Amino acid sequence: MSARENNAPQAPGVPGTGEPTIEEPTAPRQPLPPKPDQGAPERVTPTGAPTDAPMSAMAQQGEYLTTAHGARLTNSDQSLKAGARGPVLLQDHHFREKISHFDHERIPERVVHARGAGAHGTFRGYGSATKLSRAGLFAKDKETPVFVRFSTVLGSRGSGDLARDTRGFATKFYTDEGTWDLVGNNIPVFFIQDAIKFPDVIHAGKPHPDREIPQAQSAHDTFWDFVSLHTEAQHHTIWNMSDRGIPRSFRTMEGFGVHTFRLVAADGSTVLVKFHWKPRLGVHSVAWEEAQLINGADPDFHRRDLADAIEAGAFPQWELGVQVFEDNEEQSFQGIDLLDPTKIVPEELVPVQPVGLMTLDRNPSNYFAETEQVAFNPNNLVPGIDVTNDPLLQGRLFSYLDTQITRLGGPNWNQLPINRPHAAVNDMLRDGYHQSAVHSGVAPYRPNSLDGGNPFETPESEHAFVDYPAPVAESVKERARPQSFDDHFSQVRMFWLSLSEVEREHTAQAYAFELGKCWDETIRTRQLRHLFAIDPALGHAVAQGLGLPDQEPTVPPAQDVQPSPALSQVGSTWPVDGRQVGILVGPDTDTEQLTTLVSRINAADMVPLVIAPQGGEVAPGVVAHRTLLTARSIEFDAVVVATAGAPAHQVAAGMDAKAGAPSPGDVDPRVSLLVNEMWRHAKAIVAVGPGATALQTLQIAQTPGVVAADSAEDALSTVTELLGSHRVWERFPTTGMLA
Ligand code: HDD
Repeated sequence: MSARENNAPQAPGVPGTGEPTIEEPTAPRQPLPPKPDQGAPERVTPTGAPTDAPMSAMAQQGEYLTTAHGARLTNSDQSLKAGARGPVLLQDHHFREKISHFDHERIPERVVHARGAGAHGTFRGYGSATKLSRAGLFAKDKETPVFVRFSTVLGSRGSGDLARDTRGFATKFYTDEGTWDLVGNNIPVFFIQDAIKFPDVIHAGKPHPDREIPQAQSAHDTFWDFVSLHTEAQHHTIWNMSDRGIPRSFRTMEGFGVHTFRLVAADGSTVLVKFHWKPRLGVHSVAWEEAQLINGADPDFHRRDLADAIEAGAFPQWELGVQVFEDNEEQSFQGIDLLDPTKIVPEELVPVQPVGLMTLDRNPSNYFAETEQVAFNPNNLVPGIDVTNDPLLQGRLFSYLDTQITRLGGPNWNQLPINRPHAAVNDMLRDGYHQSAVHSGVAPYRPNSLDGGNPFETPESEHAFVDYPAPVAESVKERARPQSFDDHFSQVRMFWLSLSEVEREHTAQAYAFELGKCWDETIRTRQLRHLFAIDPALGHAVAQGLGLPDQEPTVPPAQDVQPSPALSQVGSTWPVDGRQVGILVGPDTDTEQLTTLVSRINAADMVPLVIAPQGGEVAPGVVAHRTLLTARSIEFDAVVVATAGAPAHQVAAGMDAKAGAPSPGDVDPRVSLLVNEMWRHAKAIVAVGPGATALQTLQIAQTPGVVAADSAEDALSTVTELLGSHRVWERFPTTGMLA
């Protein structure tokens, strides 16, 4: 299916078959074929063996409705009553089964990362990491199935996608040697250094306990109370306040393993690594006003974007890369403690080396069975990948296993289809709620002499996981933080100094917005002191925004901090695949030009979306994808204006143009809203034909990133060029105060 077809309004009919819908089907017919972009989890038995047996989850595929135990039913619409108007009988087994099952359809949402979207795909190793790790998935051209779930952290399952928040980026690799879960985020550092503080930071970030307000936001007192009382949280927080907190798409996010992990090679040698996911489309964000509009106009913006891209064949891709460090006793690099999850190592000092490519090419068939029931667990390690003593990671090794017991209702959640390993499972874990394996054998203990001694322990040479015998320093038990975790400001300043001027302005505005919704002045002032410690210009800008006086910094701003240019999103150009280009049309649009434009945009792997005053065909073979009623600027990365956009009454009166100087009132208010929003959000605006008049009338024609093109071809090349660098920030001269 082409990108354009994907966005075309759905013709009535049986999805995916081209058959017309039978108004009220009365007899069984052939089951629907699965949609081409979807697929159920790989078929493996609860013990991990491949199987061709149909999944019982093939619902709505059989001909006749049955009960849960398979008896066919004649009537599922009326309950069994004593006479048509009589009371319902307790005997109604079908009623009780149907209602009781429904009553228990919901499971607890995740305590964090409740809202998410997932996709299936494949990871292909480049072979470049085989010297570092004996994990089979890194072998050259080895393909490993994966399932990825992206998420926000704080909001509940039904919250909006564009909250200013961290995004989860969790990947399950179904390797031949067991499942490996890389449970990361789109931000490379974390709020706290020790997992024992996790309930504290989450209690502070979640809505206030009295009124459960605000939902999915960090702009409130408890969040800033925690953050301002924990200087270690300043680094993660500045990433959230930067544009990284409001991504354009899951497809345009980096991912990070955050912690330092250990790779173990076949010869037993080890290195320490930090994992990075690099998106092929580059890192992009939306503007803050746009984020707020999206949460109202299309709260499913990110999950829709992911599913649509996959359905249209624009498969998202990320390269997995590692920064490699010597595994020495210090476990530090140039004074950066590698066990401190609030620190990064700049890529300019230790480059990210690519080790494989992940492509997401299949949408889930069922949200609940796959995206909701998937359970990630940093304990899921494979031979060749091991953990370090990072105290945040060590705590996570307990928490994820534990949480699933409540969330998924018992200890057998690994047997759910989406969680089943693709490697054969031969454990001695038995029974428990929801046990779906039928274990044979009488001796689930070892050693035994009754089941032939099976199962035996595996020699290391046969792909066994061996805990790396890392030396443990002779020490005393203590609840203490290492001194090497003490510097909480230098890297925050490094991040700040690495941003371009426009990114700094966005970050300062985000602090001013968030602290503007924090009502306790002690908390605001405390946080302001930290901002002065990061950079006096930042502190001053935010203080001004809040109407508060400048503050003494918590600590003097760090000296000799070198910026890391890799941390800025601005300044590079990127592929434009999958970008959505709106085309505004009206009765004055040149239909030939429109047809050419649509086909050229499609051919350039972007998505043309025609926006017309009303639905239906607007040119031969071109239908309106959106109307002025259903379109909102947030959907489009760029817009081509192919109409003067005269208001309906002028068009109806056959007026060519109003006498006198054009005024904004000469453009339909819906067109002007759309174009003005695109302009405010620094998006590319290109006019063809009569579109130039609209831009003149709206008085934006002479501004950067607003171009009148001569032809459809010219329009396409201008859009492509402008979209390559994502946004036209030059449109807004910066004040210079944050430079
Ligand atoms: Fe966590 C879920 C990422 C620290 C405890 N976490 C969860 C998910 C992601 C992360 C992406 C969602 C997985 C999914 O889609 O199902 N968490 C991180 C990162 C961290 C981190 C990158 C720090 C580097 N987490 C962290 C700590 C703890 C937890 C320190 C507890 C001590 N996280 C959980 C959890 C969740 C979870 C409560 C909720 C649902 C789940 O695990 O399966 O156990």
